[in-house]
Amino acid sequence: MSNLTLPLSDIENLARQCLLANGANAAHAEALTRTMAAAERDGCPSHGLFRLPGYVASLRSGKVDGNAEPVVERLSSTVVRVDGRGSYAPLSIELGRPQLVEAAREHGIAALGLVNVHHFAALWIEVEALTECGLVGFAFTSYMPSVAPAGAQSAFFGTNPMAFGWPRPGKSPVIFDQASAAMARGEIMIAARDGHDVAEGAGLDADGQPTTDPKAILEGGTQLPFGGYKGSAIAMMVELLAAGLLGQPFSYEAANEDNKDGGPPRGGELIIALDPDRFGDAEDWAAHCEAFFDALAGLEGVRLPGARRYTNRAQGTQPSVPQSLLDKIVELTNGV
Ligand code: NDP
Ligand code: PYC
Repeated sequence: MSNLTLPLSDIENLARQCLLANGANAAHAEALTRTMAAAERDGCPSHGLFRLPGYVASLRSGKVDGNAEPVVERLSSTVVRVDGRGSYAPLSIELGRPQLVEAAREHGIAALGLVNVHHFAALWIEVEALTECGLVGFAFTSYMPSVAPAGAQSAFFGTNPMAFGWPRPGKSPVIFDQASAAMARGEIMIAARDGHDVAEGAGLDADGQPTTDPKAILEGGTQLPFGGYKGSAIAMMVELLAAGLLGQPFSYEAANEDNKDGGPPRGGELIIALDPDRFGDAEDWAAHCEAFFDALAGLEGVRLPGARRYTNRAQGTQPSVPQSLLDKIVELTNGV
């Protein structure tokens, strides 16, 4: 399979034109374009242009409304809610963020609950934006049944990612963003597309046997949580925070109402922000934590989470996109 390297501006134009041609208004198209371009820029292709056909499928099927105007509401001094009204999550996140940041700065802690959104992106984007405001960030969202709980052989949990970001004045934040599955589904899909095996522990085949064949996992098999029962507990927590707390569908409920068009289901996302200046150590926390990061990153073999992305970003390497995906995007833009 051949790949083409493209400047980021071309990636942005491809995404924007395709979304606009398929029913997204300018505000949604720009927010989605920023999300996919950031993923391509940082070397996270499983949540870059690779997702565009899925975004388009749900616009075309009518499952997702590309013209919806999200509604921002303050439920209390520290709780903000955005109703995406059936649209993609990135615009709702951007619209809710100012009130989340303001509330966290005023009270030390605040939360943003997104409802009626369709989330198909990486979560580091929303926590990195909070760290740029000097805040600690957490984000959680659920998906559709893809992962067998510890002890089970069939999917029940979504791939349910959680992300955490820690601000470092004058430096790139420390951010981890991980599925509670051993691998994100997007990574397994890319392995299947490119004909690579996946690591042991990623999933089971249709007979419940461990396999490294990505197609066997995706077609009738199931993904597994990372770290056995520990990842399974994190996946359960994410279901409760993103669905139970916000009155949104759990992954198994989301699948029941989903039209299976290839795009993401309707659901919720919880984002939490903490202001480290408001926890009693305003003068010292940053220097104290820098010493900790120095000690950690100074250990043989250790790197900080997020560092790979920042290196890619700094190097400015042009994203490499499969020709077959580019062809598909051109078709979708032209109404095929
Ligand atoms: P990875 O396993 O690739 O990475 C998880 C985290 O671990 C990253 O923060 C990564 O940092 C860090 N990391 C990786 N290797 C090391 C290392 N050797 N030392 C220290 N840190 C390390 O991610 P996943 O496959 O679990 O998830 C990929 C993406 O999929 C995420 O962005 C997630 O949000 C997204 N996703 C989205 C879903 C949705 O419903 N919207 C569902 C599931 C996943 P770095 O980036 O620097 O490598
Ligand atoms: O990679 O598991 C995944 C995923 C699900 C929704 C968006 N990404």
